[in-house]
Amino acid sequence: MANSIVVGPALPHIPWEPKPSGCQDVVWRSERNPIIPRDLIPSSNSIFNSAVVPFEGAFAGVFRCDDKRRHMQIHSGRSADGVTWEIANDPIQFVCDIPEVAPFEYGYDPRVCFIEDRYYVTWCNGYHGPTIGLAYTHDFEVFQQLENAYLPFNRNGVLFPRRIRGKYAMLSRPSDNGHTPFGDIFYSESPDLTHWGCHRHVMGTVGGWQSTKIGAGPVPIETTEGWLLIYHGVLTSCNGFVYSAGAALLDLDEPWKVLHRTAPYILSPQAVYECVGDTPNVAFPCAALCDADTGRLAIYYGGADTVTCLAFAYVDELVAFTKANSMA
Ligand code: BMA
Repeated sequence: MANSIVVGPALPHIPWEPKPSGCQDVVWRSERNPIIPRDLIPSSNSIFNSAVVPFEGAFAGVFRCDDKRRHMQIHSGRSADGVTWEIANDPIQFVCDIPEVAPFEYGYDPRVCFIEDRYYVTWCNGYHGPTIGLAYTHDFEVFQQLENAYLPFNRNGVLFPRRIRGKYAMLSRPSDNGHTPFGDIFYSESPDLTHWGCHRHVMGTVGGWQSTKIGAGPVPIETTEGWLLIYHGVLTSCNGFVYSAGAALLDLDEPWKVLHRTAPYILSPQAVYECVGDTPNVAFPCAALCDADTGRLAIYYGGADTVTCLAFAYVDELVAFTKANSMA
């Protein structure tokens, strides 16, 4: 697919597998799934809900590795091809000049976003309950931790890859201290990545697969049709939560305005590695690599809170699908 609607750099070397013939879906799974097994490193119980970015002609990432004590940690990793990863056996030791923020309680569900000249990491950070931790790195070796973005309780903090209206911008999901049975996506902006305000409601729960709570997934992708947001939605079944993914298009200048939003899911836990694991029935996207020249998209998601998986789509097809199947 040439002349894609994506605004961004060409990334011809992202992982890619063509759509299987006969596939009716807008998103399809990698035949190599799960690409990261739960025990890739000796310390890990599970490696999932992780974020990757292009880095120095290859790829780097920040990975959720719950250890064998079942403590939630985040680790850095590198890959030549985006599929086979080397992950540090030890968690990231953040450099932090703020004594109140520095003690590490727990960290999970990282996102990584390149803005201007560095890679920012956001994650769910334990500080008297979950909130959004923030750090930056230039090299995936030294990570400088900044102030937490919000008061507890909050999860799924996802930065936009450029300033909007002159400000840094973030989506997040205010929540509670437990396995939150509610949750809408909000937008906030900041002049300096420390002070966050001008909070706006973006979207809430609606029936079916997104009826209990929703949360932003990968860093939004800029297109000529709006910001393409892949997000997770949760249904409460008689066997517990079911985590699926959908897509939305947000206004480029005022991203709290939802232009379109999929009524059907685009990915739901159906493969065995999504249905069976430490938490069954979870497909949880946290990152996407996009080649602007072709619109090819590689989506990284956690399977069953246990392994890391890859799925593929064409942005142009996904945007057309979002419009054609929109509830907004
Ligand atoms: C959420 C987060 C995710 C996890 C999901 C399903 O609240 O903790 O990390 O994938 O639950 O257990």
